[in-house]
Amino acid sequence: MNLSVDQDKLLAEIEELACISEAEAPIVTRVVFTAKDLEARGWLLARCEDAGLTIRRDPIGNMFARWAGSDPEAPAVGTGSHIDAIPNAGKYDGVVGVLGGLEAIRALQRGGFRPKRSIELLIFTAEEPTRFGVGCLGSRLLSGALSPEAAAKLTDSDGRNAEKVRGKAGFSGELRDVKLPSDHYRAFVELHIEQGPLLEQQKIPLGIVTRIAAPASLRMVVEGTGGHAGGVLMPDRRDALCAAAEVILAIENAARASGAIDTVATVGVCEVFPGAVNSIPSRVRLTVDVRDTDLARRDNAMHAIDDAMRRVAEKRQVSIHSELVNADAPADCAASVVGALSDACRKHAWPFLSMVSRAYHDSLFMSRIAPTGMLFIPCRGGVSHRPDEYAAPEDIARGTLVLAEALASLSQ
Ligand code: HGY
Ligand code: MN
Ligand code: MN
Repeated sequence: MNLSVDQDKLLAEIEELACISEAEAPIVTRVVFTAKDLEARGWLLARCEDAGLTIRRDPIGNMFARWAGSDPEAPAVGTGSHIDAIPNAGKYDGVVGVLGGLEAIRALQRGGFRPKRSIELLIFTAEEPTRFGVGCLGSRLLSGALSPEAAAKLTDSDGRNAEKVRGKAGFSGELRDVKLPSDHYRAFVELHIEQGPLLEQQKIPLGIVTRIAAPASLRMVVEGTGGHAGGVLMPDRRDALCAAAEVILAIENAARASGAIDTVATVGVCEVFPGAVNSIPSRVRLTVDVRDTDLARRDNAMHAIDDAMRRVAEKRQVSIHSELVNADAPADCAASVVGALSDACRKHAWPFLSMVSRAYHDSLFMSRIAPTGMLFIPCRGGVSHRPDEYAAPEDIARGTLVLAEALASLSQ
């Protein structure tokens, strides 16, 4: 079978999708269930229909575009990713896996391939935690990692209930119907940019993921006593921001002192109240993201953060409360999918690096219900979640071709 990827068409589609954004180009911002997200979904589904795929949307908005195989009852082979984007992001995160997955299917169709098992493109709702605070909302529900009851209680940053928001976005039905059984897919493969520098540094064009790191996130509130910046003398202060600053450095240290390079911790949001130049901060809200490829080490870092919170609260006489948003296990990729991807790379004599994914992906949750693997392509400087995120056309096309070959072998 001689497959070829229509690189020009694929790149043009990536550019077109990037323009469906709440921000001016080259910035991509596309938060779940906003007008731009819905517009992007409509744009994408039209392309899936052009490719003759049958569309299904589930109650949380996960979208499924299926190419029926000759044995339609056999568990399908899934591929896909997400098209939602955090604020001030780039055009490749998630999109390469969705549009690359669509082009892989079209390349197989053009190459005269006929799958035995159906091949299904999945576009997951809310891979990014931006709106509801938890990442991979769609794949968590689909895999059973999040209960419908817990999902229904989620609220967005404006306090709007997730149930109402999804209803307004046109997604109805019971959340309990999102879950798919473990035998629904024979395999799931996700193509994604590496979101790290290793492939570029080692000049290797492809990465085959063996393990996906374990993510955890917290929300933290530090409450002190506010007051006049002139009238309150230093010994009388309970400054919430100074306390938060100590906690933030302790969070950084919990990762740095973990004994392994694989532990990472990030305070991505810091909201100061009242936020006036001449008013002592009385309340600070923080979000904390902690990850490691090793679960025990990740949890040790979380315990160290807990200890630091107590120590600072005592020392500075402030109150510090934290709420666990998620603490997920790492995932090992399936040998059958890793094998299909490696065979496809070897067929073209393309070198590949076996590697860990430090970013989490919908594959982290798909691995709970299907043999799952990921294929990485390089991104310039390892940059992601920024408007200057960039993947070279030939890398995108190469990843798409390897994905197509792997889908062909898995769907036989
Ligand atoms: O944060 C992540 O790892 C993913 O990009 N949402
Ligand atoms: Mn992302
Ligand atoms: Mn992503």
